[in-house]
Amino acid sequence: MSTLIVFACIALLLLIIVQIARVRDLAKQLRGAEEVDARSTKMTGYYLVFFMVAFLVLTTSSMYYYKNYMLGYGPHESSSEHGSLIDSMMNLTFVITFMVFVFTHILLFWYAYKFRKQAGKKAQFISHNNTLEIVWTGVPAIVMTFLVIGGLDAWNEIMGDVGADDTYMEIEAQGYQFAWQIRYPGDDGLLGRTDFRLTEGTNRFGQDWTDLKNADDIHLGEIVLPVNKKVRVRITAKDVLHDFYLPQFRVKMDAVPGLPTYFVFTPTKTTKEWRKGLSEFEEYQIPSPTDPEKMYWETANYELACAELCGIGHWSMKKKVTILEEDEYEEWLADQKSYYLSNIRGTEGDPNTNMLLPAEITQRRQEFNQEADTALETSEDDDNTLTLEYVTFETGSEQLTEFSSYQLDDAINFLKENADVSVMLKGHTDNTGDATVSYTLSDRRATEVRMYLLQGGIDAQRMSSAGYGLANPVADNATEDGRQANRRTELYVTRGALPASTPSK
Ligand SMILES: [Cu+2]
Repeated sequence: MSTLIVFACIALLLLIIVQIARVRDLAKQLRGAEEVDARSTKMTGYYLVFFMVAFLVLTTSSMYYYKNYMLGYGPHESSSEHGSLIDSMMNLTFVITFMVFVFTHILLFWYAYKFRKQAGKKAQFISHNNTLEIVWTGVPAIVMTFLVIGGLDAWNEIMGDVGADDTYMEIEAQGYQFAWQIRYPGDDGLLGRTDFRLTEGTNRFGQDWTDLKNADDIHLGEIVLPVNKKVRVRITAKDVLHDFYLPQFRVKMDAVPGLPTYFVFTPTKTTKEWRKGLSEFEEYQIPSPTDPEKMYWETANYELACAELCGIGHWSMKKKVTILEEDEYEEWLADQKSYYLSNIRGTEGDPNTNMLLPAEITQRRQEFNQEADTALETSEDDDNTLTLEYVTFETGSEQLTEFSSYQLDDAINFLKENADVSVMLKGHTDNTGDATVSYTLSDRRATEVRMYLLQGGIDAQRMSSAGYGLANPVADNATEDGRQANRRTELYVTRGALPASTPSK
């Protein structure tokens, strides 16, 4: 039915056109052909001017109406320092091309009106005009030169590397099919050395574990950064070409296998501030696609994407980017676990089993000091004992193992800092040997430790030692773990002089 109506309308329209043509013919016969032509040309001229005004008003107002969809406006304001530079370049180009657009359209339609066919006016034929040629070649060339120079200047500023005395943090972003892995420098603020030949299943970045800067590096599947801090992203690819793209920060750089690239930028808005900005726009005042209880702007996140069609799972390379205040970032960083310490340390692939890492030394010292302080503070005499967990001996001998010195040095420092504290060293064994032999061994071991502290400068009056053999187990001797726990040296700490009789434990 509707098709029929459409056809009927078209037929009627054609009929009207035909009728108008006939009316014109009749008018020509009545008024004379020339007069009718002149009227018609004049009307066409008016229509053209009217069209020009309507066209320019509509294009200008639609540009204004849709401005929030453009880079640099409304919700699309950039969130990085260099981003606004890109946006203002874009704006400048828009302003200039818009002026040219308006100017040429006014000329186009105005000339069509002004130089319409008129009685008594004859057209002038100009085949060539040098001045005109120079003007319309020269003016665009000058404008283009300024735009290109401005663009080059912006390019150099944006694409430059960090300066020698810049303060910045560096992260590594590795693209692979189909996700990103981000490496953070950890506490030392430095990324460790890498070598692609070391890449394997448990070592995706090819980190050289003998470089201790790697020991605290953190691996993560998304980006978290502090606000207002310059970041250098080292961009690598593991398999094919990817592209590191942070649209809201105007960051985009190819991730090329075998050729590390980089991008330096400074985020200027935290995720929170950005969301607050979005809340002012209608497009974000709709229920969130991820959490219908909330508004879209409340759950919106900065995005890391791959901007290279890299394979069938390309879409899944979209990851979250979070920008935090400096203190929130520090807090977040403190919660992150070092990849090396949680996955490599102590395994077969660990080349550092013959040494303690600085981080481990610090951690053990903190633990020791805390335990010692707790032991001192308790009122119960029985709780004044702590185990020197990392002080061990060669089998069947009182010879201290290599790493024992770290904890013994911690004990020395502790005693130097607390001059009123006295200690008693207590040796214990498991039950695998003869009771008498065990007793002698534990006594010799306790004495050995006491000698170490003595040599470290602790007054002999502040220390005593005793062996207890296998008499005081703390765990089940039936298991290896239990026996290991029973073979131990303990430190009894007390303020003031040691008790006359040695404590039983
Ligand atoms: Cu990709």
